[in-house]
Formats: sequence, structure tokens, C-alpha cells
Amino acid sequence: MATQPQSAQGKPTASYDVVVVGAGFAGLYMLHRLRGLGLTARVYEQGGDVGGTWYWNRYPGARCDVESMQYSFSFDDELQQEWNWSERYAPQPEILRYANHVADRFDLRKDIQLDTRVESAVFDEHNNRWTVTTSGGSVSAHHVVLATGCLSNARTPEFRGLKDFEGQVYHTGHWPHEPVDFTGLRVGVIGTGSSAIQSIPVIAEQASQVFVFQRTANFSVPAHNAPLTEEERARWRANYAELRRRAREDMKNGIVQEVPDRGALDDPDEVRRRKYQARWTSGGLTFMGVYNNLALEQAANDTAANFIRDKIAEIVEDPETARLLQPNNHPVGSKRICVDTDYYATFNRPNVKLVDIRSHPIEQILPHAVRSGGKDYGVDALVLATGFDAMTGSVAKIDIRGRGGQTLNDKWAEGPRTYLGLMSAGFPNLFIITGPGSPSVLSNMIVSIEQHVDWIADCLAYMGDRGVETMEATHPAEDKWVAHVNEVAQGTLYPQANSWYMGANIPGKPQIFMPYIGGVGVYRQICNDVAAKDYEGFAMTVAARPKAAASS
Ligand code: NA7
Repeated sequence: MATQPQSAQGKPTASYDVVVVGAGFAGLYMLHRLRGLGLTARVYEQGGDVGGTWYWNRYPGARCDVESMQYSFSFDDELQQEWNWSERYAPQPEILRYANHVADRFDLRKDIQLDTRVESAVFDEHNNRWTVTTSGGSVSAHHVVLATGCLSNARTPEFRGLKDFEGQVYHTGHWPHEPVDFTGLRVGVIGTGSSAIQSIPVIAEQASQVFVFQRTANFSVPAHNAPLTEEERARWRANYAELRRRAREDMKNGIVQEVPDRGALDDPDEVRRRKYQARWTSGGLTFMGVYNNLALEQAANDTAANFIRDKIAEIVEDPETARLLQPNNHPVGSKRICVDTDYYATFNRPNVKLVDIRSHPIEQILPHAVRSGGKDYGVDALVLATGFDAMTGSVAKIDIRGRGGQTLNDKWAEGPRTYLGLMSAGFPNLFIITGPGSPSVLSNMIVSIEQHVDWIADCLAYMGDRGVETMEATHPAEDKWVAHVNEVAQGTLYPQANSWYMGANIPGKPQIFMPYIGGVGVYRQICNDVAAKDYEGFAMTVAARPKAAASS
């Protein structure tokens, strides 16, 4: 039970075993596991409801780029047997309904406090507890789990004149909850990442005119989304045990797929084209899984990139627009490949125009126009599809202070440093779910979330059993892990792109490849081995009076 000490202003008014920050998929499952361990927990969520990124990202056409039958929890068989995904790629409202269903089904809401921002978390070395201050007051916790999400901190670039724009301004990552109707309006969309690529075809059906302001052309493959049939759902459900195991042990991103046994240059041109075409026809993220060296060798990667560039030239009727849409400054896959429905074909519509802001950057936003290359593009509404301060942005917004009063922001000033992406040295009992240094955004997020939550829950059980008061990453283990994460990334083509994986989209953010690229299966094994070796690389202190006798 949570104790309720006397309330005093500025002093903790309640005490929990664990405070969880965020009620997205990570926070929901974490709470469920904590309940199972008999721990007291409080989840703080700044949104008005559960769902995390799916609560905020409500832009037209928003859907997951991982197939629904795989982008779903596996921890409860009844849940996965009973939930009916309607489409191959679930639309945002359905994923949000699923998050709500999980919250209700496991009776999670009573420990979740909505509309509450966590402002700070300060570790007290005298009593080994965290004081967590929210917009609603302070509480004390033995452990803090950051389930803050990797893509939660929407970013608005500082365009000159933006504040003077007289129409509505929307951000894809912070979309209004009321329906937005673009009928008859001239809309400017800035950005051509995944959110733009999903929303532009839908906006173009409503708006009278769409101007797409593109700085960097992106690779996109068709989703070929369709309703799921009862047979398809049944096939997954009958084989879930095996399919979920394969996802967890996958050498790449936690999506069930065949493991290719050859490289792109091992096949003659014609065979290679046929294989790419087969993936293009079936659609989705597994396009990059045709060969085993697309992320490793430039010449191999070029074959896939050329295939997509040829497709763009085939689909887009105006040759100059097609040329501009063909990505030419990064290897395919080094930025997350996008999955679309009619994105390239949308540029054949008479009401859609691509504006090249790489050659002619946006000079200014005027009250009713966007000015680029000395030309004014008249718009009534602006959609900023300009992305996120990814992976670290939401953590950085919280004033987190560990041993010696060191702030996490100071410690991470040159880039995030973690051991396994789970903990950062100097910050005892502070866990991060899908943090930098773990596969996170390079993977099927639900697979990675479940793995981290289970690892953290097991770790808390271990600590409880042995009366361990504090656990924290050691500096040598962290240094070694950071070096390993970098070394693995440097062996790939990923660092060649100015991507948000590198922090390159945020001016001044240190450029370090943040996710771990070694694959979810390998990573899981490393984490399991660390735990099996009594949490090798972590330092522990034992309470003066252990809560329970140590078990072997
Ligand atoms: P992304 O992928 O970060 O895309 C943001 C887009 O906005 C991208 O095209 C950027 O161009 C563009 N951008 C950002 N800042 C500017 C400025 N200042 N001027 C012009 N254009 C700009 O975010 P998304 O929301 O689309 O997708 C994020 C992830 O969510 C995605 O990978 C999926 O995993 C789901 P740039 O490439 O930086 O030149």
C-alpha cells in the first residue's frame, strides 16, 4: 500500500515503490507488471488520456507502419486472441481504442493520473529515494521508470514570421482532438517524413490546393493496406506462440520475416529486380529485408535505392517533380523508410505541388503565404510535419537530478550515455524504457517495450528478494556499452544520413547514433545474460535491514 504521510507544501504527499512517467504502451504494461509484483505504483501522464504517441498523433492518415497483428501486446494470450484488428495496418483511432481497452481490461486507470506533467525527479542520497514533482505536487518513490516514449516531443522549427501567420497552424505530432476540415482551403505542408507522407494524400483529397515544402526527399514503399480477413486473423492467432517468439528473437527489428541468406550483389540484375518487385507488391517495411547487406554496403544499398527511384519515375507523371521526389542524399533505410498509401501518385493531382526548399529554403511565413525562392505560395492553413526531438527530447524536459545533484541533461550534454539503454550511471533506481542505446525506434516498438518492461520487472523482483536498496549502471559498463553501440552503428550505412536517429534534425543537438542497431534478438540475449550474471555491470547497495531473506 502507498503510505500517505502528512501533507506539507513542497514535501512529498504520498510514497510509492515506483513512479512511472507516461501512460503509453510502455507505461501501461509497466504498471500491469508492477501490480503483479505487489508493488505500489503511480503513473503520471501529461495527456488527457492513455495511449502516448497514439493520443497525440491524430493527423489525417495516421497509422502504424508495423502490421497490426504484430504491433500489439503478446503478454496476455486472451488479449491477443480476442482483439479484432480491422486492417493490415491499424489506423490511429483503432490503436488508441486498443490502448484504452488494455487500460480497462487490466483495470489500470485507478493508478494513472492524467493531465499531469512530471516536472522534476530528484534523488535523495540520504534515504535513497526519488522526489518526483508534478504539476499537481510532489511524491516520493523508491524507483522511477521513464516510459516517456521516443517520438513524443513534437518539434516546431523557428520559421521567421510563423507567429504572424493568420490561418490555422497544425503540427502532425500534436494534432487537435476535434476534426479538422480542409475542404476548400489552400494548405501548406512543411516536411516530407513519415507523418507528411501519410497525411498528404488524405489532405489532398479535401483541400483545394496543397503545397508540399520538401527539404529532403524520402524513400517510401507502398503499404498495400487492406481490411484483415477473419482467416488472416485466425492464422496469426493459431500460430501466435511461435510467431511472437520469432519476433522476439529476430536478428533485425522484431518483425516476423524471412532471414535472407544472400547479399544484393549475389543475384543477377533480373533476379534482384524480381525480388524487389515482389516486396514492393506485397508492401511494407520488410522491403529492406530482401537482402542481408542493404544496411551495410553502399553498392548493395544502391540497387534497392535505384529500384525505388525508378518506381517514383514510373508513378509520377511530371519528370521534374519525379526528379525532386527521388531521394539522392542518403542510403535507403538510413532514415526510417516510409510506408505509404498513394503518396507518389498524389503528385499527379492537379491540386498538389511540390516546392523544393532544399534549393530555395523557406525565407519567411507571411500572414497568408509561405515565401521560398522569392515566390509566395498562398496558403490558408499550415501543417508542420516537422518531426520530433526524438529519443531524448521528452526525458530532457524533466529536470532529473541524480547523485551529487548532477542533472541528466548535463550528463547527456554531449549525447545520451546509458548502459543497455536501460539506466544511466549516477542515477540509481531510474529506469528508461526503450531508451537511447537500445533497439527502440529501429524495432517493432511493442516487442522492445515488452522486453524492457519484463527486464525491469524482473530486476525489481530481484532487488526486492535480496533487499537491494539501490541499483545503478557502473561507469565502466556504460562506457563499454556506449562504445559498442557506436561501433555497431559505424559498421553500417546509417550514420551517413542526417537523421533524427543521429539527432541531426535538432539544431545544436549532439550528433550521435542513438539506437542500438545490433538487432532485437542479439540485444535481448545480452540483457538476459547481464541479468543471469547477477546484473553484471550494475552496482548495488543492500538495505541495512533486508526486506526479505536473500534467495539463491
Ligand atoms: P521526421 O521523419 O523527422 O520528418 C520531419 C520532416 O520535416 C522531414 O522531412 C524534415 O526535413 C522536415 N523538416 C524539419 N525541420 C525542417 C525545417 N526547419 N525546414 C524544412 N523542413 C523541415 O518526422 P515524422 O513525424 O514524419 O516521422 C517521425 C517518425 O514517426 C517516423 O520515422 C516513424 O517512425 C513514425 P529533413 O529530412 O530534416 O531535411
